[in-house]
Amino acid sequence: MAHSVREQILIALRKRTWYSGQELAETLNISRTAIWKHMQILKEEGYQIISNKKQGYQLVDEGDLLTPIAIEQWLTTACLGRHLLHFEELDTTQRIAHEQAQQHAPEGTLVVCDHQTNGRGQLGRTWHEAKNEGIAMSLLVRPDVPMHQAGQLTLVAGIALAQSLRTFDVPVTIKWPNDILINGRKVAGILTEMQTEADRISSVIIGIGINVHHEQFPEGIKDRATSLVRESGRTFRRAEVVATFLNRFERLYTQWLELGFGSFVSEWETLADRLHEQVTLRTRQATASGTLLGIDETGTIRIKTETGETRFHSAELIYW
Ligand code: BTX
Repeated sequence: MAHSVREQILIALRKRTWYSGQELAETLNISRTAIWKHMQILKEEGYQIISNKKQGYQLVDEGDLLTPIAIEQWLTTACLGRHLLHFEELDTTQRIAHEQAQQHAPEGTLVVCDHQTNGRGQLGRTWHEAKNEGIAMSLLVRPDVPMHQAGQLTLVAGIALAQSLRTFDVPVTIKWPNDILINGRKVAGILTEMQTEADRISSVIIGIGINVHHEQFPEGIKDRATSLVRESGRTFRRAEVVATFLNRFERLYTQWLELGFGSFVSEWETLADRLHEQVTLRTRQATASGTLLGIDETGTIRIKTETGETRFHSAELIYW
């Protein structure tokens, strides 16, 4: 990714405590006045930069930005997130990611925004976002697999998200198929949408919403939603959370392409919420109750009902 002047300034400032204006100007081959102007803009964007005549500039704090340069510093991926589009405000990151897919954007393109005003959930439901509080992102991938396997990406992304959030010491679990919970409340959701072309997948857009800083939620979801900060009491940088997920997901995505979903079953089960407990499932036709046994090598949920083991490809676990 080619870096803008401001990105180059940040990269330089991260390397040393102090950087003189003269040195920066020479390194970047621009005037000291131009450096000064870029510093003003960076400060307006939220970077805390101090300066004095003798030593020059110091980057004190990067704030909690979701900009490409903020995310990139934590990224170790080869592909995912390497083409990154950041918006301050959007209706939904899914729409932009779908447009990107149609415009032949590269695999791994990521759309993120600070304020999503019309976030989508499954089945026409909505996803609530508060400005600068959470993460709304959509990732574009182009897996060369049969169409019926695309839904497994929700589960693979769920495993990657749960594992990456656990590296921040947050005790998350997965509620099949697409919710990430902490202490029984939803902290993140995943929405996977597919574009097809003549019976094959042309792209899959994996949309992820994560509640990070929220202290409160609107009526209607306040009893079932939570945030990383609320549950852990620690601070988070959203950019680090995004990159940690992408780093993990890239590995698991490759594993899924090479070995198939069967290789994830036991890992999914170690992360599953209410495993071996009594659950109720709702399908289009009916509801069923039983003990949650796990999932099979296609990602289908397995429960033990009075009549024996039953598998559901498409259903919803009723919690609330
Ligand atoms: P879902 O249909 O499983 O969950 C949506 C339901 O979850 C809502 O009906 C509501 O009850 C509850 N809910 C809504 N907002 C929140 C929230 N912030 N925290 C907890 N519970 C909530 C889940 O769908 C998939 C959500 C994907 C969202 C991402 S954000 C980036 C991308 N862009 C976009 O428009 N959607 C995805």
